[in-house]
Amino acid sequence: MKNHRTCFAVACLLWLLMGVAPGCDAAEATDPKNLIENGGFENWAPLDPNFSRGDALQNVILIPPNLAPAGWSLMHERVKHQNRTATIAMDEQVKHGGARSVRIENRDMRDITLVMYSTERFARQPGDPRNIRPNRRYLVRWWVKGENVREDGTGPILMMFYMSEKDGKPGRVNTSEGGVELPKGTFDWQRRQLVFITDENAKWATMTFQLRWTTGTIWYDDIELLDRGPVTPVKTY
Ligand SMILES: [Ca+2]
Repeated sequence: MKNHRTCFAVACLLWLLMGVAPGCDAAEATDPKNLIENGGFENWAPLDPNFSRGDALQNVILIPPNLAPAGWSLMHERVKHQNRTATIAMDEQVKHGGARSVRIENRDMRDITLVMYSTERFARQPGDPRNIRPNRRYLVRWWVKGENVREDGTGPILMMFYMSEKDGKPGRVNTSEGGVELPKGTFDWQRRQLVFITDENAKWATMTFQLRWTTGTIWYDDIELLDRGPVTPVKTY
């Protein structure tokens, strides 16, 4: 009993000193409030043409062919005269959680290859819990692993925006994993995160997990969008 008490006291002390609850990762990994469906890339389905615009995939090799993670769009920003230089794959060998991850491989420094998640399709039903809502703080977090990611490229990056609508006019608010050092080279799974705050007219959000202007290989897994509660708008005069 005494040992248990000592352990508990030490754990509490660690928690106070570090601001981190021991074992919190395990609990957070299964946070039921994740607004993203299939953020772990466990479910793959035949490619939905409505999810990938125009020639977005014309020069991407998909593995397995014509399969995509359910609920996600796949894209490659095409450069003129470019051949098939990028691959988006379901990986059952290298994954952070569950049985699968998504793998992106770029072979040309001009490659911008990405997987995209959007809540736009839920915005027509404002009561749908998968929507983002106005005046709230959101946390996006994800796991990424890399191999031979060139130092002189942009690297694996989250780029996102949310759309607002005021008096019938849409407005776009961009945000991204800017101002921080992006991982390069070869690195093991690491968790990264981004916080954004929605304005009073926010409607829907889109986020893209990219390998951008870089050669190399990356994996993404266990992507979460978490509602961290309301914020109070402050008016300035
Ligand atoms: Ca997974």
